[in-house]
Amino acid sequence: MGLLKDKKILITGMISNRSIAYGVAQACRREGAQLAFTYLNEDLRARVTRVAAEFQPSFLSPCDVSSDEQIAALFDKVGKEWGALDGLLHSVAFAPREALAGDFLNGISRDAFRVAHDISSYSFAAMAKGARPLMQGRNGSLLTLSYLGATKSIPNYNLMGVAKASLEANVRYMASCLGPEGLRVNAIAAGPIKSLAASGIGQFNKIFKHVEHVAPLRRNVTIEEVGNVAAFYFSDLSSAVTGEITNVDCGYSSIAVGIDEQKDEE
Ligand code: 0WE
Repeated sequence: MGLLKDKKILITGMISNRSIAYGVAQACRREGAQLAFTYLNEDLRARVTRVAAEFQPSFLSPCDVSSDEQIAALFDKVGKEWGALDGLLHSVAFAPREALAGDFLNGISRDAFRVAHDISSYSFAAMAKGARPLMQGRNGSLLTLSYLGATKSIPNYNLMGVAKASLEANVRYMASCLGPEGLRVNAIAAGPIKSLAASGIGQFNKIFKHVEHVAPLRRNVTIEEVGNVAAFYFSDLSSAVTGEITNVDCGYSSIAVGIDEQKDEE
């Protein structure tokens, strides 16, 4: 279809072929974009390089978003390699494990709060600062990933919910800030997906099954479907959309009560 023909899109957060970022890369490549990828550290370089190979990446670059120096070096490289940037996918989040389980208040601490907000929310603004000069005059699009836990309490999501609420506010303020320059900022709130980010999370499977049984579409969303909405956001089809959080969750967020008919049999 070529919705993104020759657009240059930088993708963070791709660590396996189950990552949401992988679904986004697939859709963007299919639509004709040129892609580049970041990886967290040297330990993960080979792995990300392997996963990215099928997308014929223009380049890969390290980026630990907790480091201003690494963010600066990343956009330095984007400038040298591409000279410009059309799209940025922010698909990065972290909260210390003890703050993602059980009692919300017992799990939270000043340090966990700081880390979760730094990695999961501030990093989007930090990357936007770096991307801004490279995105001038080309109707660029910045996109991040959120989750329903930002606006509704969800068992165990805990501190991440607070950090996602911050990220969603960041989307709105960044949209206001960058709109006059023609840049758009949006988020996709994806339904639960079995990626590495979900592995080992207590009761994730219960949430996953619950959504599958009660969501209007009676199933969970795929990374391909999230990727397609991302491609729309990176494309000129969404040229009037900014500051928006879009649920891509098979309708789950639109219901107040779901009766799980299979529950008694399980
Ligand atoms: O945002 C997320 C999870 C992101 C995440 C994952 C981890 C696992 C390893 C952030 N920090 C960490 N820290 C670690 O140590 N999701 C939307 C996936 C998710 O996580 C949940 C969910 C869902 C859905 C946690 C509890 C309940 C539901």
